[in-house]
Amino acid sequence: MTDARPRPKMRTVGGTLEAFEQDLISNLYYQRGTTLESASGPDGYHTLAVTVRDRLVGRYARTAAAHYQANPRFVYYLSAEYLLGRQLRQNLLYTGTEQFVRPIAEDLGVSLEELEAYDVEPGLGNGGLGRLAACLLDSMATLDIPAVGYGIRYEFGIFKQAFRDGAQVERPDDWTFYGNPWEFPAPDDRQVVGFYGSTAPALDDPSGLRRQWTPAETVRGEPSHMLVPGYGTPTVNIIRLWQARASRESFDLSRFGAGQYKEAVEDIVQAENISKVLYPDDSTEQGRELRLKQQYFLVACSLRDIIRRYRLRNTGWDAFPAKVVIQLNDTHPVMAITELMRLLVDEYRLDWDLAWSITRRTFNYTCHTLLPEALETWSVELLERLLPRHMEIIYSINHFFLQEVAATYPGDLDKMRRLSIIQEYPEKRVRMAHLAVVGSTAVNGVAELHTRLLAETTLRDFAELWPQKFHNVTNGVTPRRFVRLANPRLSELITERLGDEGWLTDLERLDRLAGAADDPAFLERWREVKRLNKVDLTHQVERSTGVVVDPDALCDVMIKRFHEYKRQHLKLLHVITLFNRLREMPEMDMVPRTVLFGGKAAPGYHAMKLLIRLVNAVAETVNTDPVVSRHLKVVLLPDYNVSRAQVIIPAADLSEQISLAGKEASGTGNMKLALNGAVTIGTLDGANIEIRDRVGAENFFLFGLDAQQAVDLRRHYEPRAYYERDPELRAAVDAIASGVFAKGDRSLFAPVVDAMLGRDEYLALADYRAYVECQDAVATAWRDRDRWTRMSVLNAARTGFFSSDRTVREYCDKIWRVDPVRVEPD
Ligand code: CJB
Repeated sequence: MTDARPRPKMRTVGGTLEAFEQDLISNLYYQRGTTLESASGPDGYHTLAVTVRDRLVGRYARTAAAHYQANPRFVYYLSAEYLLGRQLRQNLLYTGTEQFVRPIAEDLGVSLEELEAYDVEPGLGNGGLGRLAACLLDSMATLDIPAVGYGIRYEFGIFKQAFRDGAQVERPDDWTFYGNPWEFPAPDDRQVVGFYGSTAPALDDPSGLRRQWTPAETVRGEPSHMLVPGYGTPTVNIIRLWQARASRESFDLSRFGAGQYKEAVEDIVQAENISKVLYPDDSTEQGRELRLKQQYFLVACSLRDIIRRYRLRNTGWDAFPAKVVIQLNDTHPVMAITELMRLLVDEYRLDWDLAWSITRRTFNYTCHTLLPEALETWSVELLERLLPRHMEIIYSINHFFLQEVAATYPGDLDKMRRLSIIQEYPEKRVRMAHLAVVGSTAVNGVAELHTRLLAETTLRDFAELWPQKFHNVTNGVTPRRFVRLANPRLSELITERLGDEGWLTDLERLDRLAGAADDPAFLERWREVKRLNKVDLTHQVERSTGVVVDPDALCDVMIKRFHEYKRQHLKLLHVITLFNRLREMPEMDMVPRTVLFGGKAAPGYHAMKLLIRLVNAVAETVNTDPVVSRHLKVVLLPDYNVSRAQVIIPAADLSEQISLAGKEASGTGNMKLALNGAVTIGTLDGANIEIRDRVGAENFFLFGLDAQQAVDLRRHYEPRAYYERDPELRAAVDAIASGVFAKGDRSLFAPVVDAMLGRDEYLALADYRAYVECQDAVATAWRDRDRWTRMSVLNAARTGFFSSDRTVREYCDKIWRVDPVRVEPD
């Protein structure tokens, strides 16, 4: 795919203001059955949403027609998670109707903000992986790539986080309580999926490779889709979400008649549980049967739908890999490889070798982790029970694969054992990442370091066997949501400086801002934008926590899932160090700081839930200390999600990216923050390295061990030695142990201290001194306002590379080999 291609001019499908207003009133009347006089808030929101949505439907219809006509190669993106963010503002922007809404709303005496309060974000994901999926879909549509995203329509999304006595409590996310105006049900495309049961030989197959599966249970998958508009183009793609429904026979009328109400709906409940809830564990495996059911449900429904779509314009199977490319977003949808084999061999009666050749040419796999414990495996016993035919297919795939291995490395049994899709000890399990690599054409990591480490460590044997399979595609983020929508003030300033909005679809144009980094008037305006954004954030902080923070303080932000490898505890040790310093020297001239944390911990991740409690306890102590709180405030903003990210990111001065080197696959918050002018303090981990390469070492606060040093140190690491050697570190750890943050209770946070002084798995104590010194350098830099602002401008100017448009172009060039399809303009 080439970058330089003529783009259709941005058009509005909004029509005129009068027409828009007319449609609003008519939708209020006919869709909600109410009138202006008696409409409620939800009525107003819903009406506005469908009025905007309807302006995308024509584009979607033209997109579908253009795709049908062109019969192109499609990208099918399979992901168990999507974090789409709120839809209203995005779609107002993408349809060009934003301009109408304010005057109309004013006329009607409501504000857009009031209506937006009902715009709930679909929280169908946990963190970075789910948000990446949403960014890639946005970019695919923007680049006119024919693509469909497939996912699960979880009834309850990622839990809502609240704090009780500082501890995280999880509440269900009933995100469709008011209905979801952005969604179209597509009941005609429902699918039926089987589970359990038994297999038998196919009578007419001498090879024994074709068999017949008779499931013991069936579930219906009902699809609906949400529109994924491109920006500055008429292309509107879709994301198709599956919801599990019981087959009609599941309702036991006779039992109901006999008063056995619970038993009568038992089967329904069981079937519908499949899409009931998003699993809230982030990269640790719970090994639950229901989760495997979810995964199979997603891929079985999606593959049937992909085949249905393929057959609309194609016959036979030879062309399948030329028309269909399936991207597996991590291992959650990897069962798709076995399901396609089952469909081709058992149901469409292709011979095994042809089916395998088609399958391998169809799939690609993106790996998002390096943590061995995050690599999914499923017990053979569970698979044999839940998906007996798939287990047989996995054995056959493995058998042929190991023959290949044996031919390449004769007699190397150790190699065979390491490469095998089946892990034998301590129990037999299926390694999903191995299945993914064996069944795919391309495998990619998500940042340069990640890809290199995948090839050197986690997937080393595979990289040696098939070096050409491995690619790097560094992640990216959509500038539409994370700059234009999140930060309208900065966007306006950028557009004014660059002359037009072209940067929104060609983000590397931001490099022209670099010249402005020496223009004092521009720096002043840049600072003013940041300050106003910080004022907005302080309001949000005060509303949700009651803490009053100073918009002129350095806004130091750590927003991400709570995980040990991300090292929120290292940040906390720094905070406690500042606290101790201020207590000891109340007169010291410290740079005022607001340290803002945001993030959820998996409900079963006790160590991180305790850390959340500790963050809140430290915050309480700091914020109520009359001396310390003059210089330092600490806030853990509850319920961090995409919408909150959109408020925090534009206000951030300092971006904390302090994972232990070699652990964070990429990170994407690091990119969003840099693009909004936050300066990074970080380790040489994930995409931090590429950010630093681009913004320049002088505009990045680097500290800590690199990945190799971390591995070397781990071999003989003694955290206690660091504790004993460094008085400030000792004071920080001792403060936690002393109970000062727990009203004198020394036992509450003892496990945090024990983990630090015991094993300190992620070497926080080893990096502590370098980190604190680096933070001192941050404070020094902050005092020089122009120097800081120049760094801020250069961070934004030089991170245009991290647009997900560039990421999608790389996928197109290296992996997908798809071409854009132009859609008839409005
Ligand atoms: N990631 O969010 C998740 N969940 C997982 O289960 C595994 C990985 C994250 O994916 C992001 C997108 O690639 C990465 O930027 C991030 O480093 C990784 O932790």
